[in-house]
Amino acid sequence: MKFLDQAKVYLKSGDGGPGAVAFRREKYIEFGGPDGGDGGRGGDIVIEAADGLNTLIDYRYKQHFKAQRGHHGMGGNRNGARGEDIVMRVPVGTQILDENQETVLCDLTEAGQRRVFLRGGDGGHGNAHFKTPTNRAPRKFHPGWPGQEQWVWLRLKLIADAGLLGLPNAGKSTFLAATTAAKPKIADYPFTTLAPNLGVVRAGDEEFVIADIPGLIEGAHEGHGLGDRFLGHVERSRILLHLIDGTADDVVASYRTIRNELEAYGGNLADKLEVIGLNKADALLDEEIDEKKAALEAESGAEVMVLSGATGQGVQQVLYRLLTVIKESKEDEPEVIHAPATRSMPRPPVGQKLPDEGMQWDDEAGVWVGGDDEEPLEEDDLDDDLIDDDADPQEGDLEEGDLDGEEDGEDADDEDADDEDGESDEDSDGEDAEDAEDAEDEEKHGTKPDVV
Ligand SMILES: Nc1nc2c(ncn2[C@@H]2O[C@H](COP(=O)(O)OP(=O)(O)OP(=O)(O)O)[C@@H](O)[C@H]2O)c(=O)[nH]1
Ligand SMILES: [Mg+2]
Repeated sequence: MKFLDQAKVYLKSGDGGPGAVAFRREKYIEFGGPDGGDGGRGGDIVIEAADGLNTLIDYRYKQHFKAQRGHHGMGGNRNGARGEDIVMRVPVGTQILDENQETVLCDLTEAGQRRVFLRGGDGGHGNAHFKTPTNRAPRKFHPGWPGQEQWVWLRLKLIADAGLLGLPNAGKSTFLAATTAAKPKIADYPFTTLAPNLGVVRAGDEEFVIADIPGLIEGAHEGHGLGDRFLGHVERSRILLHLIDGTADDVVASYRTIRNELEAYGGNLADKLEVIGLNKADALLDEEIDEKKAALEAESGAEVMVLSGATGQGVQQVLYRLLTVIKESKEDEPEVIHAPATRSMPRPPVGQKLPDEGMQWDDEAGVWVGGDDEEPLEEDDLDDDLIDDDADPQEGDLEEGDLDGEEDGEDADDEDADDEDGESDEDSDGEDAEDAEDAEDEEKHGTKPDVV
């Protein structure tokens, strides 16, 4: 199946159905009165993260999604039925962005997560609702409230525990094929891989997901090669495996090229933990390996692992290293994938994991500070960071609370408005009450459709 990681779609929730105008007329029954029912609510647009989907390709072929409108009310006080919802199934890791691709409106990171993205419009009242002591036979009804509509971008950011990075031909796909059941295309020309591949590594009882993305070249952040378009797919991984082709003349330059692109990409990528692998060791002499390993270690300041994806040499050690870090990171921070992409972490030296909780890497001094006997200030700093990171769901809650607050506020306003009416217009009758009601509706729903 073709891989597609972004798509622009038009979403519209259903309009509310109109209320009915009807009167009860029955032989031998006098005073029938109005009995037009209310219209039904329009269908919602619901977004659901589905397991087993890896691409947004479905949204290339169908781009407009309109939920059903609510059914109209009927005589005999029958209310209209609700419009049917549209449930959009997207892969886990999909974000919904506004039309300008700037604001993330919704982020689905767990399988089964559901969000009502656009709520259907409420149905309008039928004439039974407008019956007042002074108007016993109203012919008034409400046409229903419109649904919401919006163009949005769907963007998939795969959720993998480890991300594979490197220049083209570094042997990333070979490594993925050797360690997982994935069958990526492998060839000795650059840009064999054109879209990300995922694979599951099974190590004993444990397993983790690894992502292979297309190779990066110098200037990728300016669009060279395939650009840095696919880097987003490793944004949420816990660790990066940076593979360097050992047969290249200048391995240090290869290393630096990728690091520069990570810095240029921004976000938290350059700060991520990184395991450096000197690949294709089978094609190298022992002296070459020693020399290149030493050069890379001097450049990066971290241990460099030697491996060969083709023969399997050193691969187990690399997997073990990745697994240890991923497990520790999951214990420390189970929610890492919920963090916003721009979250900044204290930067440890590449290839090393964070020591005890509460410790921070001091870039200038080049040491870990804090820990058990740290000064309180630093611990506070770190706590703040953590609180910020976790704040997302809480913010959501807050918003809901805010909304309630607003509604309360509106109610209070409405009462005021009623009072004013009473003072200014002494012989206020049912009409005024109706108007006040309309005003209330209008405030709740925002816009006011024409009432017939
Ligand atoms: N000798 C040797 N060759 C390798 C090894 N790993 C990969 N290769 C070869 O290197 C070439 C590129 O390998 P790929 O796995 O396609 O490299 P890639 O990093 O996925 O490349 P792109 O997808 O183009 O970015 C192929 O011809 C592989 O056979 C290795 O460990 N040893
Ligand atoms: Mg490849």
